[in-house]
Amino acid sequence: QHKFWDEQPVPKIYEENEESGAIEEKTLDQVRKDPLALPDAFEWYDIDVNSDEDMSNVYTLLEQNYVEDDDAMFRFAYPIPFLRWALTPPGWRRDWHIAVRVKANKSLVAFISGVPVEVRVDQKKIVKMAEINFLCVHKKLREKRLAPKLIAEVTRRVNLTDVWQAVYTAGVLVPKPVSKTRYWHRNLNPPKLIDIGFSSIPRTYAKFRDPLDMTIKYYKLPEKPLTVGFRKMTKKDVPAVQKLLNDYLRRFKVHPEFTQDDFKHWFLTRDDVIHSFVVQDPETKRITDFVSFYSLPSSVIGHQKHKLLKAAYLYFYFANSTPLVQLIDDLLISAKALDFDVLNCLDIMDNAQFIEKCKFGPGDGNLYYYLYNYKIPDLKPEQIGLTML
Ligand code: YNC
Ligand code: MG
Repeated sequence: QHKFWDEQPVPKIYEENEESGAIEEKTLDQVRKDPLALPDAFEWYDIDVNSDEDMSNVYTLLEQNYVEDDDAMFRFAYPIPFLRWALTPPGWRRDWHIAVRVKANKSLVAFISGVPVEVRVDQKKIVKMAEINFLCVHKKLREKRLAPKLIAEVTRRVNLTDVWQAVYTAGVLVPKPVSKTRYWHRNLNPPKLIDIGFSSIPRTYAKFRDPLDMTIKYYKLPEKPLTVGFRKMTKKDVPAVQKLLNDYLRRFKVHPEFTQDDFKHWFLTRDDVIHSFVVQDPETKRITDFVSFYSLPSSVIGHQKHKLLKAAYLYFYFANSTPLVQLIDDLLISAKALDFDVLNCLDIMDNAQFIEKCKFGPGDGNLYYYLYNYKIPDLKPEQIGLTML
């Protein structure tokens, strides 16, 4: 009952794999040279990330039509600087930033993007992949089979560069996830989160005289990070941290490998986009720990007072010396100081070690991890060493 996915090189939903590896092998001469046909009123258009007008059109399409929670209270609102960052890692290509426009007035009605990433799966050799993200069809054009067109067209363009695998995440279940993960949320601003309906007062507090005050006290954090040597990461830290991060990630069954240029792109602090911190031992001067988050606000749909939920998302980290709970507490303190309302994470990597202790609560909704044209035995969330945007 998956008209599109049943024809793709992905495992069937019931399929159990014992071995990992490519599902099909193709060569360049088997790839179509011309774009897929679109319904007559539409045309393909490659977004120019250097054009403010193009980026503003992508921003608006996503802000009004991209991912919402199940109750349609919040919708991701990726800011333009974030989108530029997400779309331009080393090796990025304009022809992987694919939009569909209405021919008549050039308005943007759909989008999908790919960026290059090197991924190691199941401890085997590194595979060049496309990381696929921002698949979006305007609300007025839903359920007309435009999504399969976008996916097939990005696949064609990726294949033309001799890349045959992809990695992506989605809230929906299609054939066939590598893993099913769950969101967790750490409240940093109880009055606002309760006001907008993102969270509620814990039931155990209802019997007290001032339940909101109790909630605020429960989530209260120290003013400043506690770990000696915890500070913002700088350019000088890059070679050491890049190497230590790759070393740490090798323990997982799906993880990216970052070149030094990749690492600089993805982790050097950009205000309102990505924030990275390290712990430097005051005596040896060595970097012992690293932690980062990205900033992704959501629109609060139809609220009188609050328009934006300021959310931070845990990104990559390693803890070689500082206890992970303490490192995450310092990240929470830093995010709070930067005025974020909540810090979110998944139950991947070593996150189970700190989720409860750092007062994260479970979200509703899952995030599924997928590989295209690569089979692998099912993974537990804690075997995943990859966070996507
Ligand atoms: C989805 N999210 O099952 P079947 S995540 C994959 N991921 O096909 P139509 C999806 N497939 O089941 P609509 C999907 N959503 O019949 C739907 N599908 O085989 C499949 N939402 O197409 C679905 N963004 O055009 C079905 O559906 C077929 O108009 C139906 O469009 C879907 O970015 C969508 O959640 C999601 O904008 C565009 O609902 C629309 O509903 C929408 O009739 C809100 O499509 C935003 C939203 C998705 C966020 C993401 C990752 C996407 C990965 C796509 C797969 C990439 C494969 C690898 C390609 C490169 C390969 C190489 C090498
Ligand atoms: Mg459609």
